[in-house]
Amino acid sequence: MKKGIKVVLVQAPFWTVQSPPFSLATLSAFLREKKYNVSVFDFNINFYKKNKFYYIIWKHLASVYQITWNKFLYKLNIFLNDKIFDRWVNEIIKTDAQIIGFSVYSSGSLFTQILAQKIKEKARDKIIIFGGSNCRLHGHVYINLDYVDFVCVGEGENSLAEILYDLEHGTMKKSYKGMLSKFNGKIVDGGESELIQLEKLPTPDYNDFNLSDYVKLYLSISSSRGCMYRCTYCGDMVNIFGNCFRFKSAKKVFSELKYLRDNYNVKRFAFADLMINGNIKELDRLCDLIIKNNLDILWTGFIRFRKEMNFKLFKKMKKAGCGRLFYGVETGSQNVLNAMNRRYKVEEGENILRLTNNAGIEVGATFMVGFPTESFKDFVQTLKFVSRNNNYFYFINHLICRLSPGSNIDINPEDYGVISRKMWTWRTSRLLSRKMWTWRTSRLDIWKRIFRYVVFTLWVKLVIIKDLLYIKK
Ligand code: B12
Ligand code: SF4
Repeated sequence: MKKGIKVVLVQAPFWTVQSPPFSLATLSAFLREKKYNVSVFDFNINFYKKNKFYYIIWKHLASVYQITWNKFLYKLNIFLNDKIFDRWVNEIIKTDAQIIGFSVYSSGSLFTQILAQKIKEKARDKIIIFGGSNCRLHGHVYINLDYVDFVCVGEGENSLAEILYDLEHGTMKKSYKGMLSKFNGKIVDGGESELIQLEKLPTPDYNDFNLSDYVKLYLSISSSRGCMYRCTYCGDMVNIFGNCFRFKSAKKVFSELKYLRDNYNVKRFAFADLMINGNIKELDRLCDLIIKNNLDILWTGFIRFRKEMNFKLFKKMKKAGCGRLFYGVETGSQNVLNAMNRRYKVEEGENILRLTNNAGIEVGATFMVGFPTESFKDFVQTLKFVSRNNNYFYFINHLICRLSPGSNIDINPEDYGVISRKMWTWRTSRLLSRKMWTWRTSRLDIWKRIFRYVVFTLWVKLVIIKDLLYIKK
C-alpha cells in the first residue's frame, strides 16, 4: 500500500536530450521501493521539444549564468519564459505533492531557481529540496535562498527517505545527515550521510518518462560510484561521496541491464560511472554474462587508462556490445601527466588506445590544454601525441584547464604556480560561492592558454585533413 506523503522530482533545463535524467530514475526507484508516491518531471526534454532553436539559445545563456549568476539573465528568463514556468508550476502543484525535489547541475541552476521560487510564491507550504552535484559545490548558496528548505549535499536516497518518513510521522528533526537545512532561521549542516550499499539499490525506474521524446535514446545505468584515483585537477572529487570507490557485482549489473532491455525494449545503454574499469574483474564477469545470455545490447562508458587492461578483455567487451569508450587522455607529456597525478606512462596510454581501436571499439578522447605547469615543450608533445595516434580516435574533445572547485589545485594553488584566482565581479552578479571557476597567474597566462586552445583546435583539423589526403593517395 502506498504511503500518504507525495513527492515530485524535477529536472529543469538544461540536461541531456538523449536520455532521461539518471539521478531521478535512481531516486524514484528507491522511493517507490519504500512505497512512496512519486511523480517525476523532465522539463528539460519538454522545453527541447517545444522549440529546439530557442532551447539552444537558452542553453548558451544558462551556461553564462552558471559562471556569473547574472541577475539580468535571471530576470530576462522570467520575463520571456513566464508562460512556460507557469505551466510547469501548475503541473507540479496539481500533483498535490508536499515535497518537491530538484536535481541541480550547473547547467540547470538558472531554470531550477526560477521554478522553485515561483512554486514557493504560489504555494508556501511546499517543501523545496535541492540535490545533485551542483549542491556539493554551492550548497551554502542555495540554502540561503529563502524559497529553498533543504539542500542535499550527499547521496540522496537515504536522506530523502528520512525526511519523507519524518514528515509522514510528524517527527521532523532539526538536522538530517547529508543535508543542509533551516531551523529557527538558522542554517544547520547535518554532516555526512552514511553510504548506501549499491548492491541493494533497485534498478532505475524509467516509467515516468516518455522515451520516444528523446533523441537517439539510450538509458543510463551504473556499475559503481566514486573513484580510487586522485587526479590533481579533478573537481569530481567533491562529488565522490565518502571519498571512495564502490561497485556493484557483475550479476547485479547484468540483471539491471536485462530488466531495462526487456521492460523498455531499449538496447542502447550508457554507464554513468566515473570509470567502468574501476573493478576489472567485475567488468570481465559482466561481459561474460552478457555474452553467455546473448543480451544483444550496445553500450558505452567513461574508462581510465589502466595497464591491467589487455586486448583479450577489449575483444570481450566488444563482443558484449561495447561500441565506444571515452578516455580522458588530457596530455601527451609525461611531465604534465605526473603533475596531474594520472599514474600511467604516455606509452601505456598509447598502447591502450591501440588495443581499444584494434578490438573494434570507437575511441572518444578528451584533451586538456593549459594545465598550470604545462610548458610550451609539453604542449608540443601533446600535439605530436595527437598526430601519432590520430588513427585510433573516433573523435577528440578538448578544453582549457580550469580551476575545478575541490580539486587539489584549488586547495593547494601555490604548488602549481597558481598565485591568484580571477574573481568574477560582475556588478549584477548574485551571491557567489568562494570557489571560482578560473584562475590567473598573470594576464599573459590567460592569453597563452587561449592561444594553445586555438592551436590545438586547428591542429586536430589539420591532422584529420592530412589523413584524408593520405587515404586519397
Ligand atoms: C553520467 C554523467 C553525465 C551523463 C548524464 C546521463 C543522464 N542520463 O543523466 C551525460 C554524459 C549525458 C552528461 C552530460 C553533461 N554533464 Co555530466 N556527468 C555525469 C557524471 C559522470 C555522473 C552523473 C551521475 O549520473 N551520477 C550517478 C547519480 C546517481 O548521482 P548524482 O547525479 O550525483 O545523484 C545523486 C546525488 O547527487 C543526489 N541527488 C541528485 N539529484 C537529487 C535531487 C534531490 C531532490 C535530492 C534530495 C538528491 C539528489 O542523489 C543522487 C543519488 O545518490 C557526473 C560526474 C559526477 N561526479 O557526478 C558528470 C557531471 C554531473 N556532469 C556535468 C556536466 C557539466 C555535464 C554537461 C553540462 C557537460 C556539457 N558541458 O555538456 C552535460 C549536460 C548534458 C548536455 N549535453 O547538455 C558536471 C556537473 C557540474 C555541476 N557541479 O553541476 C559533472 C559533475 C561533471 C563535472 N565534474 O564537471 N553527464
Ligand atoms: S579525473 Fe577521473 S580518474 Fe581522475 S580523480 Fe577524477 S574521476 Fe578519478
